[in-house]
Amino acid sequence: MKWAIIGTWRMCLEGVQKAAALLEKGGKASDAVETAIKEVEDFPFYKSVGYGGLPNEHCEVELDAAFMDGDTFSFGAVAGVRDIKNPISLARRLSRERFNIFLVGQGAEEFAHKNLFQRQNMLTERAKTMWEIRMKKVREGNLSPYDGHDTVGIVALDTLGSMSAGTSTSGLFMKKRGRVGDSPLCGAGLYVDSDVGGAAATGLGEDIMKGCLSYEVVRLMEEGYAPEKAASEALNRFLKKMSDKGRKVGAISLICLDKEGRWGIGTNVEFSFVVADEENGAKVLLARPEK
Ligand code: SD4
Repeated sequence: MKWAIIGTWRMCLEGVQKAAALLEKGGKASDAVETAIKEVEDFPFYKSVGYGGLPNEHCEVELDAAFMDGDTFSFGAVAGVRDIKNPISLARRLSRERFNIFLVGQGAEEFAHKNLFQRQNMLTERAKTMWEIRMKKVREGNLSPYDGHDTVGIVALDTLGSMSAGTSTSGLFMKKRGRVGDSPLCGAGLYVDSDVGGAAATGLGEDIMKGCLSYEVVRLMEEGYAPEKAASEALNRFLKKMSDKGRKVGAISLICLDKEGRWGIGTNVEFSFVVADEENGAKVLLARPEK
């Protein structure tokens, strides 16, 4: 059977390349997702994920991550977790539990320590400097504190037809302590069903979660929408609904992959993403909003 993988933003290129090599050899989608995301988490210059992630308003790095297995519907997530090297691995570990699958803050950290997850100070000097510069500009009143944030979201299909999805992010730059976005929320930041396909989101979590957008994309694929249409349709319906209610919507980008390995994108901003399959090595593509 075919394998395929898709991820949000240029930052996942190296991770997708690593994961693609694994899928090529018959590796599992679940391992591919974790491998790709760990690569992004570990790279200090990808500034909104893992090590080197963007700090909250107190200059603390609080991370969110989630993992879902599309065969079993196992789901695990962490939010507001500090100083754990790989939040995605912690989320995947939690997905194996029957209860307590989504842990936040101190509880997530305690679970990580008990299960011997590697600790690491996730605040880099570079992130601290960025925070200081931004704080100065925000105080001067000429910059929004929340601009400049991204999530790595990955959906993978392996040669046995299994699918998995994962997300990892530091969330909004200068967010309130304890703020959680869509990324660790099942159905909002990610969703996957191996019988249908999977999806992941990036953008303003406060809006994405209101539309349960990853679930919506998968639901539309289940209804028969091709992936090329499903992601844009889910986004357009949501944008229409919000506009009918007189609500503003922030940046939203959605990726999806179906069980045949076909992919799709929906976005209301310029958005880079990465795809790979058995015919094409990992490549970065650019999507623009529909007119
Ligand atoms: C969040 N959705 O925490 C994430 C941030 C993000 O592009 O993906 N920004 O709301």
